[in-house]
This record gives sequence, structure tokens and C-alpha cells, in this order.
Amino acid sequence: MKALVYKSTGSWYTVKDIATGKIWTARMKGIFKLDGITSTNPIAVGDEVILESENEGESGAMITDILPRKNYINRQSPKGRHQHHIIASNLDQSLLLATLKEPRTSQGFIDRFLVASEAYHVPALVVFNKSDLYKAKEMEKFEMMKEMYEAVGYKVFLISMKENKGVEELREQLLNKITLISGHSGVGKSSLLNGLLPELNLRTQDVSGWSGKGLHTTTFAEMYDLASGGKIIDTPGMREFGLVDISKQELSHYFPEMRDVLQGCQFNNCLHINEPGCAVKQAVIDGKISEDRFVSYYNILESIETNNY
Ligand SMILES: Nc1nc2c(ncn2[C@@H]2O[C@H](COP(=O)(O)OP(=O)(O)O)[C@@H](O)[C@H]2O)c(=O)[nH]1
Ligand SMILES: [Mg+2]
Ligand SMILES: [Zn+2]
Repeated sequence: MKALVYKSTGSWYTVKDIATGKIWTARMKGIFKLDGITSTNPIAVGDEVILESENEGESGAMITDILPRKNYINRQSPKGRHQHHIIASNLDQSLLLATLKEPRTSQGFIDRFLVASEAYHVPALVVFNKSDLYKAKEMEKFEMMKEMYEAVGYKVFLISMKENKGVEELREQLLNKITLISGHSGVGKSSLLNGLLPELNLRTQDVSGWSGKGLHTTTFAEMYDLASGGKIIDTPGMREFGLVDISKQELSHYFPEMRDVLQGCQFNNCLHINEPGCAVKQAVIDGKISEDRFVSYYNILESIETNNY
């Protein structure tokens, strides 16, 4: 039978029979090598797998095969540069939850997320939470960011989980899609998940005091069904998905506004820093590419250099 992986602990998988909706606890049979990559966890949340049950009526089963993935996101394994840890697969979109106050998400952080989403071929959206705390200054900042990101093709939302504002509009965007949710600590990820999945009842965190240790121990990605149709993938242990294996040369291709003009650069290996005849730099000068986005590009480029990818 064909089944969908909802949770992976590395040795056990929670999977759902696509036809009947029955939940199984499954183990993997043998070793899979996929797409020529060595992965420390060959099966990920979001995978479609072939399941064989040993005995009718029992809930334990074997995963005997995995179907081709539409896409996947991974991070480098602590075991080494050439080992990857696949976090989730078959995503329709990725959602970054951000805030402009308590705490403030930096633009650099948002842009790294967007670059990673581009590299993984996953459409991204940015959701700003805690709008109830925004004064004129933050609203102005939000409007600027919304304009900047929408101009390059990303959807931007403004919500308040506290006041339940903007959430309906966001729900529509999640309808019948598989959405990976990420965001750094304190932005209201648990609050959002609780709002979208009332039966879940995740513990939310006091911004001021509590250290966050012990209560919410899960660090594995997990997928949940939305009552209205669609699925959410939560990645509790992950602050940011890494920019695994992006070369300096590729980076500008993951900025849609640069991708659109870089054909015009005089040199085809142009990194858009000091090269003559650079169409990207010219577009920044002409105001067609945002300076702030260019700064993010430059910072990410530098981080690739120091990490020596
Ligand atoms: N003012 C305000 N506080 C919020 C909002 N959403 C969440 N919070 C608070 O922000 C803190 C962190 O929320 P939590 O959901 O635990 O964030 P997480 O660390 O991203 O999971 C908690 O005290 C929440 O009550 C919001 O829309 N407005
Ligand atoms: Mg949380
Ligand atoms: Zn250039």
C-alpha cells in the first residue's frame, strides 16, 4: 500500500495509509540509497512510501520502497560535510514566521531563508506576527518589507495570533498544500500551530523567563493534517534551514531579481561585486534591485567564502 510519512525518529516512522487513513508504525527494510546522496536518515517526513504489513490487524509495518521526491530540504549532518540530514520532502511551500518586535527578525535572516527556499525549489512566504505590538515605526517597516518582497515574488502576510487578526487570510494560503513552518524562537510558532491545529495544544513559551528546556523535547519534524485540508510540517529543533552546498557562483540565481538581470553581466562568472559591466550592480544603482537585498546577497556571499564550500 502507498503511505505518507508523518513523523520520523530515525528508526521508527509514523505513516498513514493514503487510501484508508489508517496510521501505522513502520520500520525501514534494508538500506536505501537515494539520488546518489548519502543521507543519515533516508526517509523523511513528507515522503510517499510503499508499506507492507506483516499481519492483518496489527499496526506495525515495513517500509519497502520510497517514491521519487518532488523536492526536499536538508541540512548538513554533524557527522560531516558530505552527509546530509533530510528534514522534509514534497513541500508545496515554506513559511517563515517573523516578527518586527519582541523579538525582531533581521532582514538577513529572512533573506537566508528565502535563498534556501529558492535553492530547494520551494515557494516561500513570509508571515509577520505580533501586529498588535506594532506602532507606526514597525508598520512603516512592515510596509517597506512587504513591498520589497512582493516585488520579487514572495507573498507577505501580517497577523496577530494574540488578537486572531489576519489568520483567516493565511489559512486560505495553506489550503490543500503541504507547508513547512519555520521561524526563530519567540516569534509565535507554537501559538500559530495551536491556532491552526486546536487539538494539538503545544506549550507556548514565555518570552521573558523560561529557558525552554525539558518541556517540548521533540526535535523531529512532524506533519499534521489541517481540518480544512492541507498539511503543516513543524520542525521544532530547527531554527533555520542551512544553505547546504550553495556555491558563490550560484548564489545570485537564488535572488529572483538578480536572476532576471544577470544575463546582462559582461562576465559570465560575475559575482556582482567589483567586476566591470555588471548588470546587477547597475540595477542596484538604478533602484531596480533593493540595496537591502543586495547587502544580504553580499553578506551571504561572504559567509560562503569563510565556510569555504
Ligand atoms: N503580543 C503578541 N504576543 C504573541 C503573539 N503570538 C505569540 N505571542 C507570545 O509570544 C511568546 C512566544 O510565543 P510562542 O508561540 O511560544 O513562540 P515560539 O517560540 O516561536 O514557539 C508567547 O509569550 C506568546 O504568548 C502575538 O500575536 N502578539
Ligand atoms: Mg515554540
Ligand atoms: Zn554581475
